[in-house]
Amino acid sequence: MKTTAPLPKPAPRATEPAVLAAEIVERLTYRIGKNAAAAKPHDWLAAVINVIRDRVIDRWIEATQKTYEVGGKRVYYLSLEFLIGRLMRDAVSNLGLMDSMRSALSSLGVELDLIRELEPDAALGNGGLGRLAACFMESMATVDVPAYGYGIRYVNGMFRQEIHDGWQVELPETWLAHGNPWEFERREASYEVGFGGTVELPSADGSGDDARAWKPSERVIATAYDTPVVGWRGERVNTLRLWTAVPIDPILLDAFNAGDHIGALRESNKADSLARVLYPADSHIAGQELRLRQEYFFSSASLQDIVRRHVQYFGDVRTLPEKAAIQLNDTHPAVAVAELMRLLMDEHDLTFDEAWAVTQPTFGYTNHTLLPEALETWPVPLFERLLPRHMQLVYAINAKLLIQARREKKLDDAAISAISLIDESGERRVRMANLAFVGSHSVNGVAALHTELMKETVFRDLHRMFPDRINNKTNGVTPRRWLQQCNPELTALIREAIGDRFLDDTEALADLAPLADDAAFREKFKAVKRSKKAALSTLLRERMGLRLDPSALFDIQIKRIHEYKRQLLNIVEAVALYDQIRSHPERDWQPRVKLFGGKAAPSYHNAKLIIKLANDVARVINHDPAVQGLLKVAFVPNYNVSLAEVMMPAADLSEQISTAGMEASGTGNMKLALNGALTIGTLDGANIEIKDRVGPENIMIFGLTAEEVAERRANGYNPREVIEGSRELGQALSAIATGVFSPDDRDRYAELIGGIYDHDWFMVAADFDSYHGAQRAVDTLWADEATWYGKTIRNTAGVGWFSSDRTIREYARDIWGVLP
Ligand code: 26Q
Repeated sequence: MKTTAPLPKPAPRATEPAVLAAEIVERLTYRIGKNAAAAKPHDWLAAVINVIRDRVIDRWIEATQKTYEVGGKRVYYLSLEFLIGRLMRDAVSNLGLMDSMRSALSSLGVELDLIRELEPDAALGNGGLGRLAACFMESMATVDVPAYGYGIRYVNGMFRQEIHDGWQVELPETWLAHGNPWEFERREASYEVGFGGTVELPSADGSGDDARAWKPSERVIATAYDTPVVGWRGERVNTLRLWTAVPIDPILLDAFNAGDHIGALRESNKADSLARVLYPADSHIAGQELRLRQEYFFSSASLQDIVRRHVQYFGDVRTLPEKAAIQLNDTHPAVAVAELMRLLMDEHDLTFDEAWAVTQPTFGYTNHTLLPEALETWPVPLFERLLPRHMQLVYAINAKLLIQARREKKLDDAAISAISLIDESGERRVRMANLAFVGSHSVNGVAALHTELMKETVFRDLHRMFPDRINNKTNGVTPRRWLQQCNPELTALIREAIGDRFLDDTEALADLAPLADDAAFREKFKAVKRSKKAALSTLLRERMGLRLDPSALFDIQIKRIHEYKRQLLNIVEAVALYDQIRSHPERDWQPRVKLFGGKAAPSYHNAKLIIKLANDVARVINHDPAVQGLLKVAFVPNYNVSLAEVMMPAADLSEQISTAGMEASGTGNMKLALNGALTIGTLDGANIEIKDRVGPENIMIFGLTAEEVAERRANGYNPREVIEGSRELGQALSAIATGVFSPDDRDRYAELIGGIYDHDWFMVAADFDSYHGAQRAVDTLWADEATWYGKTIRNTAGVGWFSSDRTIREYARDIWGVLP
C-alpha cells in the first residue's frame, strides 16, 4: 500500500543502561510472564532479545520504506544455505549497544556472556558457501545495498557431530526447540508451488487466454518467515526470508471422515518433508528427488515473491532487470532461470524472446567449485516427471543456444556437446551449471585462480562463446563477526594503536604494519593471543577433558573434512614429527598443539575414516610420555560457527593445505589471518591473494602449483617412486597402514593409505617433503618471538582487503548495478 501522508515515526529509543534494564524487566514480566527472582537464564535471554528486536524493527521499517520511496533497485540473494550462527551478539554489537547492555544486565545480576551462550546456532548451511551467504547478508546491510536473502527454513539444520570411540556420529540438531524470537511469520506472503502433472500444448497463436500450460498434480503452499539482518552501526536492516512448506489442505477431510487417517496425512507429510532437513553434503551430489524438490520449492516461492513485488510497485514485468538483480549462490537455485521464464510466459503472457530479454539480464551466477563430482546434474526423466513445464523451457533455451553456436561457427561438434544444457554422454542429464551460465549475464568465480581455472576447465567452451561473461569476485568475510565480536581484546588493542578508522574501513588495518617492528606492541599482541589460547583451552577442558598448554604453538585445521582439503597430509606429517621427536629427543623441539575440527558428509566413507584416524593418532601420541609437553593432537567435536568464533582468535598457525587447483577460495584462511595467525598453505584459492597482500615473507607457502599438479597428473605421476624417495613419509605411511595407531583393527587404514600408494589423486605424497620442510621452518620461526609476532601483526595488517564489504561493493558495481 502506498501512503499519501507521512505516518508518524516511533520516537528513537534510549540506549542508557538504566533504560535498557527497565525494558528488560518489563519484557520479562509482560511477555515472558516471570519476575526477576523466578527467571531462568533462558528467560533473560528471551527478554534481552526482545528488547534488541524492537530497536531493530524501527530501523527495519525505516530502511524498507526508504527503498520503496526512492524506487531503488533491490538485490535478491538466492541460496539453499545461510550459515548465520547466533544473532544476539551480532545485533547488539552492530547497534552499538554492547557496553550499555552489559551494564544493564549486570545491574540486574545477570552476565551477558553467560546468557549469550544459550542462544542456539542457526546452522542452515554446510560450510564455506553457506557462511559466505551469511557474511554477504551482513555486508549488504552495512554498505547500504537493499537486499533480500531467500532460502529454506530447515527444521533440522546441519547435524550435530558427536565422536564415539573416535568415530563421527550424526545427531539431529533442533535449533527451533525453544522457539525463535528473531523471526516473523508472514502468512500474507504465501505462494502455491506445484510439482508433477502435465503440460497442455499452448494454443497455436500463443494467446491462450490465461490458459496456464502446466497442470501440476501436487501442490504445496510456501509461507515466509522473515529475519532482520542488521548492518554495522545499524545503518540498514535487510531481510532474510526463509520459506517453510505447508500442505494446501492440512487434513483432507473426506479421507479423514472415511477413516483413512494415514491417507489424509500423506499430503501433509509430503509438504513437511520439503523444509525438514538440510542436505549435509558439500560434495558427492546425492541425486535425490527430495533435493530437487527443495531447489524448485524455494526458487519458485522466491521468484513469485520477487515478481509480485515488482509488478505491485512498478506495474510492468518488463522492467524487472532495472529494479531487481537476482544472484544464484551456486547452481542450487539454477532452476529459478526456468521458473522466471515460466512465470513471464505462462502468467504474464510474454513471448519466449521477450521473457528471455527479461530473464538473462536479471540473473547472476556464482560458481563455488570445479570438482566434477560436485557439479549438479539431474536425470532428464526425473526432471521431466517433477517439472514437465520447466523441462520444455530448458529444451527451448538449449535450442536457442545451440542454434546460435552453430551459426557463429566458433565451436566444433565436441565443443557444442560440451555447452549443451543436456549431457548426452550416457543417461541423459540436465546440466545445472550450463543452465545457470546461459541464463545469467554474469558468471563469477570466488578467487582469482579459481576464476581463471573456470575459463580453462568446466566452462571452457561456454567461455569461448561468451568471453565477457566470466568475472572474478574474490571472497571476503565480515570483520564485525570475525574480528570485533569474536576478538574484542584484539579489537581494543588495535583501536588503542591506530584509532577507530578500521572499524568502518577494514583496509585501514594497514596502519598496523609499522607496529610489527615495535617490541612493546608485539608484547601486547602476544598477550592478546595468549589470552585467546587460554580461553580455548578452558573450553576444551570443560568440553572434552583436554589439557592444553597455552604457551605451545597452536596449529589449527578447521573446515569440512574432505580428501582435497588434505587433513590426511596434516595427520601423516604429525605422525612423522612424532616419530622424529621419539628418535631425537635431544633436539630443540618446539611444543605444539595440533587441533582439527570439521564435519564429514554422513555418506563420505573416507572423510569419516580420516576423523577416526585423527582420533586414533591423537590417542597414541597424547598417551606417550616420550613426547609429553612437546606434541599434543586433538579432534574437537562439532565444529560450527560458535566454535569457530573461539578457535579463530586462538590459532598461531592456520592450515590451508588443499591440493592446488581444488579449493575455490577458502574463507577460514581469511578469518585466521585477520586474527593474527600465520598461514601454512599451498598456492590455492585465496591463499595466493593472501600471499600477495601480506607479502611472501609473512606466509609459509609450500607444494606444487595448480599448473604443476595438472602436469604431474597428465604425465603419469608415480606416487610409489616418491614414497620410496622419502624415508619420513614411507615410515609414517607404513606405521598407519600396518595398524600402529589401530591395534584393535590393524587393517582399518590399509585401503585409505593404499590409495596414496596407488594413485594419490590428492598429491599427499608429492607434497609431503615440501610440507614437512615448511613445518620445520615454522618451528624455527616460532622459536624467535620477535620475528614470529612481527609476521603475525603483518598478517592482521595485510588482510583488511578480505572484508566482505569490499566483495559486496564489487558485486554491487560490476554485477548488480546498484551503487549505494
Ligand atoms: C548440491 C546438490 C545436492 C546436495 C548438496 C549440494 C551441495 C551443497 C553444498 C554442494 C556444494 C555445497 C557447498 C560448497 C561449498 O561450501 N563450497 C565452498 O564455497 C566457499 C565459498 O565460496 C569457498 O571458499 C570454498 O573454497 C568452497 O569449497
